[in-house]
Amino acid sequence: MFEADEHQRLVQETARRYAQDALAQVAAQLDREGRFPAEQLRELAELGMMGVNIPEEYGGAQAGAVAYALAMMEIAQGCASTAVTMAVTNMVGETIVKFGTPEQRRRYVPELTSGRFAAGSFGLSEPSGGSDAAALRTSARRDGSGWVLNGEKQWITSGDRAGVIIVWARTQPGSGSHGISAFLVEGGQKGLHLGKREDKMGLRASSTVSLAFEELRLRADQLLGEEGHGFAIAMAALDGGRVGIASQAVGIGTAALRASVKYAKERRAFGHPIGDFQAIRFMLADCDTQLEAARLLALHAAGLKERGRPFSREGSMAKLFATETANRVCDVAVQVHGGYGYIDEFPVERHYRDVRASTLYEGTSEVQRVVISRDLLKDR
Ligand code: COS
Repeated sequence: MFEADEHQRLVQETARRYAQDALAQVAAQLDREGRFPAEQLRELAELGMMGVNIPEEYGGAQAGAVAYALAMMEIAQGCASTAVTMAVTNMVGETIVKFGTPEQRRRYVPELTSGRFAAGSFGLSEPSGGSDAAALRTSARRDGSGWVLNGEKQWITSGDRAGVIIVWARTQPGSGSHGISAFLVEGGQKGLHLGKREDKMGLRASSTVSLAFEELRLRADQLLGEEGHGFAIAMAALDGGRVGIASQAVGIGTAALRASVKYAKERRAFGHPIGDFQAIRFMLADCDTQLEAARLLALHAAGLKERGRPFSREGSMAKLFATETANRVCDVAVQVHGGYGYIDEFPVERHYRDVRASTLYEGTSEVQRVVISRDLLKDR
């Protein structure tokens, strides 16, 4: 069992209170209306949730990676759409802190942590591919001291809301992963065109758009990290992002399990609450056990990250196991609810739709298996 320290517990309890008192009350309505949770994100920023693992000097809570994972598990129980928007914004802020110049950190990070930027976005995937990230086609060509960006991105969380979008582009044609650089594109920049907002199965209150760049001019100070080092920045950002998504999945699964326990106590059949039957009890026991294992994997990876140790393999393990587990748990939750699990009167219908994306974004389960197996088989 994981024991949070006092500071981590404080962050966890703050997130839990907001998730239960505010988010859980509006999540179904936000989902039904497909409404971006702008007000909720501002309130989360006030609570320090848009920069949980970001230094105080940039407006963050400086509470560490473990506290962030704990907070994400709570927020996702309240509203998974809000949680994914928060996850990407935290990832973008942390990436700018890690790879940005002091000037870039000062310019963008306080805007993210304070909520003055509604969100941050991560622009890696393209219409022609997401898993094979090194094959991206968006290009940036030199122009004086700056660059000119052309291309398209797809599946961009909050791409229409973000104050800053990290965009990966090819700066050296034909050099694979070594010819890629990362740029900080500002929301509303000339040459940035918003594509259609995707009509998704779940996470309907989060915004997912495609973006097009047409002769978008970038200043020299919009290059993030060194030229040609962008791919490693993307992979390092995703290592942390995957711990966040593992935590989000644990949160959604936990919400589905809690709803199932409540229903099992209330619903009667054959003269008993259905929770009296071993068939239901064993399903719930398996879900609880698997979610606990997923929680510990996520917290283990977060702990390694916090201590500055390598955690790429453990981050992928956490994401793989937690997202697959949460999908199973939400499936069981629908089964426990019977027909009522299939209609929007009960929250598990939403959890089932929301959790489905978790084995896809920030690297599919198959990509996580690539990362884990490469590490397992490499010569040491
Ligand atoms: N941290 C830092 N650097 C890393 C890294 C990490 N976690 N992983 C890889 N790199 C570096 C490697 O060291 C390598 O550098 P050198 O060539 O100098 O040694 C370089 O990046 C290329 O790595 P690799 O050869 O592993 O790249 P591949 O093209 O084989 O890509 C996968 C591997 C599939 C793992 C990668 O493309 C990936 O993660 N894809 C999924 C992307 C994703 O999650 N997209 C979702 C976006 S958000 S919805």
